[in-house]
Amino acid sequence: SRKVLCFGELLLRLAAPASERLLQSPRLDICVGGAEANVAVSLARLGHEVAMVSVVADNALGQAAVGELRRHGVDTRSVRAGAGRMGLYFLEAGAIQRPSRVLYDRAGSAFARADADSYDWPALLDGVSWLHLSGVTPALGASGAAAAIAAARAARQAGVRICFDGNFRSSLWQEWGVDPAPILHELMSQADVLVADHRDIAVALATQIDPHAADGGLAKAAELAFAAFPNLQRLACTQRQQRNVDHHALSAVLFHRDGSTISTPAYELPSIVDRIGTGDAFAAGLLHGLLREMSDEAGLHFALAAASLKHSVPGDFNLVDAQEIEDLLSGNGFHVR
Ligand code: KDG
Repeated sequence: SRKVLCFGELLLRLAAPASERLLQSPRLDICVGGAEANVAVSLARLGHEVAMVSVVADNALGQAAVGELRRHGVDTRSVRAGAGRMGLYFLEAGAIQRPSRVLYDRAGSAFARADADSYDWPALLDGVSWLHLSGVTPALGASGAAAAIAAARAARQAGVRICFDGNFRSSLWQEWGVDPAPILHELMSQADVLVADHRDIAVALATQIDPHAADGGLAKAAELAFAAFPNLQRLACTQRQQRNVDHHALSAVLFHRDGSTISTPAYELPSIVDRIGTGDAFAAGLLHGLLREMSDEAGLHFALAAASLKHSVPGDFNLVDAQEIEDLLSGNGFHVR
């Protein structure tokens, strides 16, 4: 079986339309997000069998969130309703020199409150080939951290490969008030693939990595990560250069345990529509390459093209299919046939 399991929180995103500020906006556009759910939707759109494990509020908002995932082809049979609310995030898009902003309102969510031992990992992982997790879940509190660690340990024991996206959210860790290092270290120790930048690795290893090196500290991060994490085979991430608030350039790099490094040229992304979920689109693209047994080089290019296309789609989900990504890769992206 080639099934992927994604574990994490479903969030509702409430975005001020166009360039309105949150403090002025009379209406908010709602969509569903959550880093791991975004990966699940991407993978479903790319044609994979993918299931979500989560807990949502036992109300219409929870049902709506689950319905959105199902609509895009994600298996939601392992998403259950529990006590607590839906986590929210408010988004204000930037304009000119004003950067975009995210406000979380998610404390006490049904997912954060769910008991760590309420998941039957051996059963959930049966027949699964990849587990995808991120650094958001362990930042939610003791239950989230314990659940993420239990999932990763069970996966390793069952021979299920693990993809972990660092997704460091300093505001969540600050709110919880614990040292993230031992928790993230434990999770990364189980991972086969890390989607992580210099900061993710520096935090997990409680060290400093100079981001001003020519490569943003990535080679150093990869060297430290391969030395610290015994199961790690690949570390990849996107690199963003901000030319302007709505014009970025995006490239990607992948380090393999065997010492090889692959880096890509950059895509120029002028007139960005929505960049939220870039990392999730990239992680899904990498998993797609691994599931399809592409070479690392082909997989990295696919993942970067997927991440680039995300900038064209409003909302958190990267609603593009494999053909559109292939078209971009073969230079046919701007043709209509
Ligand atoms: O990667 C996109 C996520 O940042 C967004 O969906 C919200 O999951 C989210 C989070 O916790 O930041």
